[in-house]
Amino acid sequence: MRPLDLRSDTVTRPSAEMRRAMAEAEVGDDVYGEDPTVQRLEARVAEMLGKEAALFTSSGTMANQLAIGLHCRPGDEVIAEAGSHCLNFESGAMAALWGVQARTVAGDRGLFDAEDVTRLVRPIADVYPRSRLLCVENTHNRGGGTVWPLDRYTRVVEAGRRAGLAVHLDGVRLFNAQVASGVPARRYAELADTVSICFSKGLGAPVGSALCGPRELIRQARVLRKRLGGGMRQVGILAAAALWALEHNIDRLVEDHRSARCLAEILAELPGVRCDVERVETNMVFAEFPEPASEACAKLASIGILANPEGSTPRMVRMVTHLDAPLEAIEAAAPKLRECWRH
Ligand code: TLP
Repeated sequence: MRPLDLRSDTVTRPSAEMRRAMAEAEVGDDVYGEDPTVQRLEARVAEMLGKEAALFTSSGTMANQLAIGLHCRPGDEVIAEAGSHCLNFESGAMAALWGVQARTVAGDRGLFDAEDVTRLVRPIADVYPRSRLLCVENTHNRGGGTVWPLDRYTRVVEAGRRAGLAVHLDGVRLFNAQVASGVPARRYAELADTVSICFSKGLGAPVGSALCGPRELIRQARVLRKRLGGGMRQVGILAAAALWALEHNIDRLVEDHRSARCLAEILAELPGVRCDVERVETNMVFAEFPEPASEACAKLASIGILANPEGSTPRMVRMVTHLDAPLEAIEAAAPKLRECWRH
């Protein structure tokens, strides 16, 4: 039997219908700007997010890093939350690729306030790096799949703007935020200069993200993408999957959120396990186990559940719900979990 794989929402496999859309996609060489399906996807994404243009990228990491490369010059400083993906899980790219350093805000579950931004912006002086970019992550992964309330997000972004910063929104799970909060993704997107979204997480496509923003900036992003070896040829096959995902898999994210809540309720009842059900806002569940996280994950694997030892403490495990981890599978796993962690 296939394990219940909750390591990430990146593990989904394309459905038969999505594969059909991929097989039938009209394609061309996208480095020549001749792939009609990619063009359709980029236009659709830009329109959905209220931006002038969009660029298809191989990953969320590439979309985020293109944004940082576009906004910053070597020696500049990025203000970002301490647990944010672009600082912690992108292989040191902002330093390695762009010569940029970070100034971190210690957030509460990934969220922070306008005053934090104002406080961290450097005065202009020869000795200081130039504060240049504010990165905000919605939903915030390490924070627990946290959704930014629109008013707090707006105040943070406005504080950045007042200080002359550009703003990038890491929105690889922005549609989870939309579905959980009822705030349209474009409301978040329109306040930022650039936005990354991802098709291969909750939306279930096999590959791909997009960077959206002003037309001229996205033209420059295309050059940077090529420089990084990210120019792709008959990539309409992948863009077709992304288009299919946008069409069919946004509203159903509510099911993933429901499954995550159900999982959290099961975990919260296990002796010695700490899981705050009220903090499960989207498709991520973080739980603290009585044993070190790697041991807890090994125990979980022994009963057919895959999870990652990830989180802010050594006993914290992350579980993520998605298309291929339906509610029934989670409910079916409950007796095994109870058996494994009984008194
Ligand atoms: N996150 C992955 C891992 O890298 C941790 C995951 O399994 O959650 N921004 C955010 C907020 C992300 O969570 C991720 C992926 C990315 C960017 C990068 O996307 P990819 O994996 O497409 O490069």
